[in-house]
Amino acid sequence: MSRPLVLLLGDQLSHEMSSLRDLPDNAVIALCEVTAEGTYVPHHPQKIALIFSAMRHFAGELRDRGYHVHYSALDDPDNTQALISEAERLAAVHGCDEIHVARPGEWRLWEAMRERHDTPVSWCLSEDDRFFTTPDDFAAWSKGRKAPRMEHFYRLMRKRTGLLMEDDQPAGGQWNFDHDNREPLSTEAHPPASPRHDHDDTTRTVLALVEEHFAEHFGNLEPFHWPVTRRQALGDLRHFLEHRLPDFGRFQDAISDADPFLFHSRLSAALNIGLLLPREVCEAVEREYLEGRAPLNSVEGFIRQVLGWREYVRGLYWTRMPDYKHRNALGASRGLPTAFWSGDTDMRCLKRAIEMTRDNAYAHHIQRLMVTGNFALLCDVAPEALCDWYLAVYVDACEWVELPNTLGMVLHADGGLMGSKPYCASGKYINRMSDHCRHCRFDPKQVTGPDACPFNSLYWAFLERHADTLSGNPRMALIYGSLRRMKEEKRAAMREQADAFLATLETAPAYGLGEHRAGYHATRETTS
Ligand code: FAD
Ligand code: DLZ
Ligand code: SF4
Repeated sequence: MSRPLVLLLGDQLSHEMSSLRDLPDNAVIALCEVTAEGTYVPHHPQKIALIFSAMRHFAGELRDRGYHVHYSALDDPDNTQALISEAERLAAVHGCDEIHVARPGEWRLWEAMRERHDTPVSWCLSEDDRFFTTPDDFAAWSKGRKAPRMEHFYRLMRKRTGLLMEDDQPAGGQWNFDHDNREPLSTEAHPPASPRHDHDDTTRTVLALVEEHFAEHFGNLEPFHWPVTRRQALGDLRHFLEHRLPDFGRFQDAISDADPFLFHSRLSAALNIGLLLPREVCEAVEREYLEGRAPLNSVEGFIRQVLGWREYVRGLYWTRMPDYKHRNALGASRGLPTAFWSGDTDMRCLKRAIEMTRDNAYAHHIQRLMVTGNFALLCDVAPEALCDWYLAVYVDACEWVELPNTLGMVLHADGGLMGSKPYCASGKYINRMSDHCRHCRFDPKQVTGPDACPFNSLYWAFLERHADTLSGNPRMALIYGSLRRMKEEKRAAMREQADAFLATLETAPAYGLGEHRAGYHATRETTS
């Protein structure tokens, strides 16, 4: 009789996983901590601790439910330290003839597993149906569309799921309440403290293990307050519904010099690793609107992120890989600024986004898009260099969601699949949406001169440099009109200012990850 080994990955920690359905009594479930997954990019220590602690807790839950579980701990002497070899070793140890696994979250693993089809033990891949859609669904929807747009996909998803629908019409008569969701932080806004979780023995052991093995990675391991069990994640969801959701919408785009989380949910990591399911989260958020506890602009804004953007990026990823990863529509080739690892810059907004990332393995969407992302876009940072960084430093990072956001939304390197125009902006935007500029040595109103905000000249120089590719875009017509109306003298001064800035910008070689390490070693020395 055949005996399956079910390989459960570190981001598949849900009892609802397709790979756990209809298991025969003799099945063995394997969870494997391996060095290769912790180091293929230098993941933030909090992210590694989250995954290991959540894996250990989930293994315990499976055992309590009577399953036969094999847990390979990182420091087990016979651990082969890579997922595929470890699963094959365990299959041999337990006499299993098949390895079952649900679609992983990254192409590199999916491809490697598919290549193992004619080995003595056969690999059987199933669909991961925790999402609202499958890659096949998305392929069917996008087939024949020259310019697929998230907004069209999202409306279809609303109709299909019935979320925020009144008969066949959108609740409140509109699909999108974005125009209500652009307020900077005001004095009347009081973001609540984030939930904290006590560390049990399992988490304490994992924190010590991560400190021992991954101490040289960029980022502070503690304080560590990410939820590591479903119970804790449900607690964080309740906290969000009660204390943050009502103001989530209006302050969705605001940035604060002091508070990294504001009214954001902090639920992305729990969603991505399986502690929460997107459907239950969207339904809980919709209930807050239906029962009168949260306004529609907040509820719709949140549901659009999860039902719209999250599903859309996953669809793009699986239907466009592996070519997607090599797209570089703007021909960007600069290495990653070393300040991304050290935080060593006078640009206050950039410094704070990097420091918050170092301290919490988190920065909210607008910081990722309009501060670090915008800066990298304006400096022509190479997609691979920037994508490696985003994949490494955020607690929620997994390639299916990170890559389209970074390569597509931030760098416009996919030629417009993620957004019809680049999200480039000058210091004026950051000044409007944040209080950073008040603490900055630069002046957001000046474009040239020693005190001018670097974003300003970089912005105009970027537009000039990429005019051939971007000026024909109807959504850029206004801004290119302004550029054309400027006197050549002014344009030359801005160009010079930007060139001088870029000439002294310290960067790591575009594709040499090893070179970045000097930067984050330095960070740890100065912060510990
Ligand atoms: P909230 O602001 O509370 O949003 C609610 C939920 O919506 C999030 O938890 C998330 O699940 C979803 N969501 C929001 N925006 C997006 C988006 N653009 N794409 C997909 N889902 C979204 N998100 C990740 O989960 N993993 C990543 O690796 C990741 N990398 C990113 C890289 C860049 C350059 C950018 C611009 C965005 C990235 N995002 C990523 C999307 C977004 O920034 C994070 O999901 C969000 O900041 C997580 O914080 P939160 O849970 O408090 O989100
Ligand atoms: C991110 C991560 C890390 C750091 N470590 C492990 C691990 O040791 N074992 C494991 O199964 N998964 C880990 N993960 C998550 C995987 O990288 C993730 O499952 C893949 O990227 C595919 O989604
Ligand atoms: Fe950032 Fe420019 Fe404002 Fe300084 S002045 S915080 S660099 S936007």
